[in-house]
Amino acid sequence: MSQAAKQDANEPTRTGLSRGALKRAVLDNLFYVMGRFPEVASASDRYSAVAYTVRDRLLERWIRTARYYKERNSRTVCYLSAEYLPGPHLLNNMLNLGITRTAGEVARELGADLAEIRETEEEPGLGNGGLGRLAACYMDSLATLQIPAIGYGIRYEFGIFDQVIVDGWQVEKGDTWLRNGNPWEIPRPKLTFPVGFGGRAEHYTDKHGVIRRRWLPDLMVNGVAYDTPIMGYGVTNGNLLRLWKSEAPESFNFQAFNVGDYYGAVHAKIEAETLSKVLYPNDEPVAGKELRLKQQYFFVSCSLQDMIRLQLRNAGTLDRFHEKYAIQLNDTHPALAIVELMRLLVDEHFMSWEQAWEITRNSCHFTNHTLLPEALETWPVALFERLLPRHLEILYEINRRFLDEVRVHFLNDEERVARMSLIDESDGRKVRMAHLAAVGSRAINGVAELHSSLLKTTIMRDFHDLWPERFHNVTNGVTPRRFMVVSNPPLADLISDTCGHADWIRDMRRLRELEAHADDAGLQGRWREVKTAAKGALSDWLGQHTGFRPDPETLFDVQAKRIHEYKRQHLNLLHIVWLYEHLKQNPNAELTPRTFIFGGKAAPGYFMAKLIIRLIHAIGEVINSDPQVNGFLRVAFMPDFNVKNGQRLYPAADLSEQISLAGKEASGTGNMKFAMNGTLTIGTLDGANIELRDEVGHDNFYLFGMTAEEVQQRQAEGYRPWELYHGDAQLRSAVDLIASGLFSHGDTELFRPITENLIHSDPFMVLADFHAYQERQQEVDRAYRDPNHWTRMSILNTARIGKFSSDRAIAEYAKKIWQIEPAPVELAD
Ligand code: H53
Repeated sequence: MSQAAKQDANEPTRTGLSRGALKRAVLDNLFYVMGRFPEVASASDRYSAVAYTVRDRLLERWIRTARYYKERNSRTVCYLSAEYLPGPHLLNNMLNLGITRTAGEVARELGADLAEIRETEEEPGLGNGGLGRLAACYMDSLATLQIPAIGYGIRYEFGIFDQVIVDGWQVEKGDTWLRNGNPWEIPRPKLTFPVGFGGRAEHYTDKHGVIRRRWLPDLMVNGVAYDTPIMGYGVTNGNLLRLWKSEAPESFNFQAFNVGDYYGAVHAKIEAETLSKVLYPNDEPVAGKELRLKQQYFFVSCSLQDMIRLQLRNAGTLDRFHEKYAIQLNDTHPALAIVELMRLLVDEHFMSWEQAWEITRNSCHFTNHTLLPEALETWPVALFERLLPRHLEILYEINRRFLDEVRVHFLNDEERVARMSLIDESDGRKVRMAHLAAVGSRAINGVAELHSSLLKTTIMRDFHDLWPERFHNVTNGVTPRRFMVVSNPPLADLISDTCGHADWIRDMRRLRELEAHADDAGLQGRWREVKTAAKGALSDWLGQHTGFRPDPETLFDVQAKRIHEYKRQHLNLLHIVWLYEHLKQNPNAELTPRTFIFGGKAAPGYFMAKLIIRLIHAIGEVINSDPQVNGFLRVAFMPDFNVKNGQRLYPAADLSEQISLAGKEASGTGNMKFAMNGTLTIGTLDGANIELRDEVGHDNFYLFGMTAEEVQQRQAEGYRPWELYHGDAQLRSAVDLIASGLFSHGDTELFRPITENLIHSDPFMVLADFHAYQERQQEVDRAYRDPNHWTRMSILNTARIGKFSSDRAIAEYAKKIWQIEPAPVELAD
């Protein structure tokens, strides 16, 4: 027996990482878990067998970590987020275990193909866009940086809808990600917490004669924990994503059953289970939706009860709760944690108000992700009171004490008091969730430098006046594991080859070592080969899924993100229409052949966004079938943009469109994912674009458009888009061409809401930035014709992207915000 074979034979089948052990384990799982033998196994069976094999290997490390953290009673980050978009787990977990290559070989030996297995995986679409994906990147980095952390959220049965395109329109299809089971989660039926709703609050006298207040809810729901291990890269640490599923209490309405009210009993059960049924498919809150408020309270309450359980088990008292936990509120969605923690400490654990407030305010930290007024969450007081009567009392008391503090700081300034109050009295009474989050948190941060500074001068200005020391910036970051190594292995290999190491995967600043080779003809050639191959793969995918296969020789110009007017997909479209006209009128114009590729979902109730999707298709249909322009111009739409499809796009893009109106995009993270894959950016001075441009070098970034300050000024002066429309012939003819019905089979009504809106109101100043955008695009056009120069810029984008690793962001949170140290777990021999 060879040495390797001997070693294989000695390795435990359940956890061993060698080829032999893996192979045996896959076959065992196919047989014993899936009940299949190889000849009859479906792709889904093969996927599950491999996934269970990988999971078994994670569990050992994961459980070891849990034990280690428990023994040390480690300070722990609790990331509270209503959304997580982790993407497919399998390849990422293989990477973290260091078994990607071996697993590929094993799959081949078993007659399966890792690529096919990978395609089979359904991703958990438990989020809408940037905010949910950021939470997933942060979970990845927390584990990699060996920081003890639990991500708490909701296990939605139906995540973000699947987008299909029918006749150019978005049609939403239910997401059934759990249909074939989920090998990555471990249900914890015993880990269940009761959560109340409704009812009333009352006084009572406790056994010591003290008069207290308590809540008597009239509906109880249980939250059951489902755990997913989140492993670090190249380390043994594994953290925990704990998602709550709602269930009716076991004893659900027996009384109703007994009196024959079968329907009533079943109804109560359904109502309880509805809570975690579906994710709201909006990137911003839907005003007044009762179920959403219930979802928020549900997951926050379960999570806090869980933290309290752990702390009582470990320390026997809650006095040092804030030393044990750093709670991070991902936007205002979990801001009820502040009120709920107060209720749990005061009403259920009999702590004094003062001590409870001290603990609460020292436990919580708040990240704001938007300045858009329509995205700032408020809840009608009446709804709040009906669902959470005791919480409203507590909120009023927090507010009373807070406003006293404001009055002491700012004498005789009742206007300020009204502005800062947790209750907005101006238009029906509403609870302001951002104010609650600010009042109850030790630290408040924005997600890019511009955003954090605008936060201090706009929506949080009064709070900054009062507590300047609480404000921070932590610029977002994304994980290089998923967005480089997993999604673009040939690029990762080329980088490792060039640098002579793979350490950049954990220390992204080391990508700088590429800089020295940016002019190297050999590297440039290989760099282009990698990009062209990725473009070919994307083309094939698009061909299969949309019937249109873009030519990989053309420049791939990509805008992929949620469809929203502030992100200005219609600015991109106006430019395409202008190019089209230009080409029609100047058939010999010298142009770089380009394929414009769009991707993104629209909120189902967002009419304009859905119409923009329709317009993308309409323009594509006309342009793509016009032989006169086809050598130069094509338009494609990638349906169902999600993490998995994003992974196909980022490696294949030559140009990334980050063209939001300055001051509107808090950070953006797609900008980072493209740039790390060697994609150049055309963008405004918005969100993290500004920092990205500073990092990659101004010469390697196509900047255009007004600054946030200019935008404010222009708006203050009175913005009149119709003057721009009448004053610029090119702009006018592009808008008019859309209005003419050319792209809508003569229908002049279909796109009128877009064209009229642009001419008469244009809230996101598309017309004001059009000219600058068009000019910059011409520069792109010219630059792409010089492959060596373009490739140099592309290499420099990757080389200088290190700052935007989520590892850097998490290290900043750990130091500035949470004051937490790594707790490295060692693997026992
Ligand atoms: O959060 C991202 C930012 C991005 C911002 C996004 C976001 C949502 O996805 C949903 C709600 C919300 O308020 C903000 O739009 O700019 O990059 C992560 O911070």
